[in-house]
Amino acid sequence: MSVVKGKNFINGKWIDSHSGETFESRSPANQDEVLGIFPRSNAQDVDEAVRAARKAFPAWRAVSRIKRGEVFDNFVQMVKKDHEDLSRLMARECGKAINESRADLTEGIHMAQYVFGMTRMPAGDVIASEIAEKDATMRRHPKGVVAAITPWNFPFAIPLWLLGPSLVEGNTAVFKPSEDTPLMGQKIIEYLERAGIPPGVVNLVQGDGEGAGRPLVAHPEVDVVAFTGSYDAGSEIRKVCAASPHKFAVCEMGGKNAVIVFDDADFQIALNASLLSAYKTTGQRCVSSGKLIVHESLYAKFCEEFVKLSKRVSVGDPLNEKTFMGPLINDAGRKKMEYYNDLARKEGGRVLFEGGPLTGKEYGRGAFVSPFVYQMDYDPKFRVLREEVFAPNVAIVPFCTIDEAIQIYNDTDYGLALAVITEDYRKAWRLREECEYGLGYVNLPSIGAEVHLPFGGVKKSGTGMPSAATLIDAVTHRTAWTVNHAAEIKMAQGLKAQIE
Ligand code: UN1
Repeated sequence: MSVVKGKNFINGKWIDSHSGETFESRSPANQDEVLGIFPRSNAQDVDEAVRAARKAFPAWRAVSRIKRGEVFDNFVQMVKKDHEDLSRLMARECGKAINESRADLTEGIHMAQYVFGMTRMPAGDVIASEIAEKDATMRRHPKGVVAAITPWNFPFAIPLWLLGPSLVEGNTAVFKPSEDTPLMGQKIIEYLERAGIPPGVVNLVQGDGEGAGRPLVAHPEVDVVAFTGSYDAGSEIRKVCAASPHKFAVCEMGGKNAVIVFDDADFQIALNASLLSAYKTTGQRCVSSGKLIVHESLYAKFCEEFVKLSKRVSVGDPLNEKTFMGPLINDAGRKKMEYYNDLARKEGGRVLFEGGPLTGKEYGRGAFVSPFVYQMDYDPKFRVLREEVFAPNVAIVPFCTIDEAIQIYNDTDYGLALAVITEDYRKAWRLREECEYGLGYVNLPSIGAEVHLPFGGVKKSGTGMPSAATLIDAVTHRTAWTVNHAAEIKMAQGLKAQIE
């Protein structure tokens, strides 16, 4: 494939950055493979994009909601035709195994279908009044310009989670994809352009967080920042937005998730749920589980069988249908995993499967790793049980009582995803009520949320304003519109115009 010469997309035109500076997108599976060269945007490019979005806002807002949704119907039809090509491109650009890249595309399609369908559904409420002749409606108004800043691990689905609800509700947007997946970002915009989105309604600025993300978040004409990524970047974004009273930040940030396996669990479900939670996307989902909390009665058998499975996980070329785990995104990701593997040892972990960096011919030009699995007794001072690794570093932790299981799960600053494996609905209920999470699963892995569910977490994981379908609450104001049908003013709460 030839190297793509990428551009920014501002006010309906594909253009270079003002500085003329560029950066490359390379395949994580083969760092010698350059997929594209993209503009390294700075504050000037960002300013132009935000101003284009602001200018396009009144006319886009005036288009009927159903017509706005039709852009996404067109988008879906085109993307479906190119599903396989786009999946392969994604596997090459972010290293995700091909079957998972297909699933990411499918998830983005589902989001676009959802927002298209949503436009023919009621979008507000009719509200009764104390006065019979008066009625009120709750109507949603778009907030204005949305900055969508997205990660590399779901380079198709997450931009759709953020752009879909924003645009359909009548906002305009400036989209900054991760600098690790600029090509997938450009593809999304190419399809939206072909689907008929008017100039200025969605704008693309490529670049990194420092050069492009920071001025975008700080821009006074941005009304909402919708971000998915690390806690450090998200908390910085929230601080910047807090200084501008009109600006709203909705951030999805990290997790330290777990699968909890009870003594009555279906053993095969427990194993498969753990396998999927720990190793899909090479442990690089914010909902991946690096903590398997297993009842002591099953512990020895579970450790043995999980390690057997872990040894069979195939690591390699993301385009190979048999690959279960592609590489980590880059060398920094691999170093982070090595740091936490060492920390696990230092904190007393008993290593069961000495995985980690892979070298040799097939692995020479990417950050390939195999799983690293260890036994660890719970102690609140062990950081490796509380911090996010974003790699297949897996602790198997024993517990005796349900109170202990809850304590081990909750002992982290994050609160995103939880999987409970049990046949006993009372145990599941206790966890549902007492664990801190945004996404809870019973007899399922901690991954695999569908787009019509709220996607978000508590504590350091989120802002309490979930993404995907529920982003509608972040990108719209709920307004009240009250109409009097009587021939005189009749007030609620006993108010009168009469002057004594
Ligand atoms: C992420 O974890 O970074 O729930 C996003 C899932 C996917 C989205 C994951 N639908 O696993």
